[in-house]
Amino acid sequence: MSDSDLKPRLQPRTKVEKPKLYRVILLNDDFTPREFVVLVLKGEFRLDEASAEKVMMTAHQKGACVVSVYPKDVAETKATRAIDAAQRLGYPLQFTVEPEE
Ligand code: NFA
Repeated sequence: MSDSDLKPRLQPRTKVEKPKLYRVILLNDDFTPREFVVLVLKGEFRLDEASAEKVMMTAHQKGACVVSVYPKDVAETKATRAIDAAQRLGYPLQFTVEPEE
């Protein structure tokens, strides 16, 4: 028998929700240079060289690839910053953000 069965709870249990996570997804296009995609994945999403290459090539071959998951505001900020960096160089690179599950 556990303690909680004997000891009455005086305060209501504090409800702690774990933050929902959102996937950032890299979308393929025909124009953004591969090296630039890898640079963005390393710089904005902090992927190492091998992971960045792998994510870039998966998107290149399959059309899209999950980069990583983050709380909503972080996912949206990173996706926006990455899209803006590409746009400044005239590249059509796109990321989308979607809830996990
Ligand atoms: N398909 C692009 C090219 O061949 C590279 C790319 C990969 C772009 C992944 C966007 C996402 N230059």
